[in-house]
Amino acid sequence: MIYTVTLNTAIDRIVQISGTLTRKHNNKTKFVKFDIGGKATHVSVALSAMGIQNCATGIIGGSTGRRMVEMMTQKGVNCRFINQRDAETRESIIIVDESGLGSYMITQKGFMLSYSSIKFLKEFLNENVKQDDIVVFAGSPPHDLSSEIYYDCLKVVKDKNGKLIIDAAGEYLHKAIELKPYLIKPNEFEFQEFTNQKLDSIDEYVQALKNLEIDIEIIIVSLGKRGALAKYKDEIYQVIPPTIREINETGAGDFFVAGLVAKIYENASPSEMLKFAAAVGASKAMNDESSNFSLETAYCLLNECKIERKC
Ligand code: TA6
Repeated sequence: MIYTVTLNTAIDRIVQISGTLTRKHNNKTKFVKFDIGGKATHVSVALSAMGIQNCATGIIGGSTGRRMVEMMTQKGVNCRFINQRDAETRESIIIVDESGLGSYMITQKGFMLSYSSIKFLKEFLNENVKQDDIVVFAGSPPHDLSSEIYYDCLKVVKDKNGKLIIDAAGEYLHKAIELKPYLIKPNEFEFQEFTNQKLDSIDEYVQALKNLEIDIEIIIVSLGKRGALAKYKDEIYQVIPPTIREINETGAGDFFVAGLVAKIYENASPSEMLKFAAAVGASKAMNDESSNFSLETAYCLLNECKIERKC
């Protein structure tokens, strides 16, 4: 079974602007849409669309939380969220213009998780996770959540011999690594912060990955349009994504993670896993919403995803 955990749930308000977003100018909207915010939620949406059984959990609050769950349920996701009283799931603002330079994402810190919400979550994981189940913790926890509490939640999974997949940054990533997760996926900025190095070229990233002395089966560093690097045991691969007409890249990284999870679940080879992840992420970026992608398009893009062995 696969579980996804979103500690800081969100709804995305997607604001599409005509032309290029400009300061001191009346920027006219083309449309405003609401969609499921991420990040682990997006992994569940993608897996459900692929027909892979999974369960989405985490903590929601108020009407935005209910709305997010409704949207996920409509997309066929099995939702088991914990509802915290007197709290409101945050709204993220995604501004997409026509410059072709990518979106602007503005996120809120999210509500403070109560002691009982954390307790319910840990109980849920403890009762449900079985050996070798995949558990994805993705997204930034609410700002007030200590990395120790985050660690405690992950430890419940580890104690059950579940496979932890972590998409987090900063102190949360450092803390998670103590538990030797199965996979971590920092982006380029998070990886630079993690290694305390200024990195630019692919070769510099490869070297930094080689130098890493952490005992983690799969380390993925996502590099935006340059694709991603993957350290799998002692091997390092680069996946070069297909050239696409990008519309809104928000959530593409989450869908990339979904592609990885789908192939880990099938015990696929590293190159199969990376190609599929890149294709699913690219397919998402071709859509204007945060949680929409086409599996058919992803399959069409597969042959255009290239893998290079770096060492
Ligand atoms: O990756 C995109 C996204 O999942 C958005 O949908 C959004 O709401 C945001 O990221 C949440 O990110 P955060 O790291 O704050 O949890």
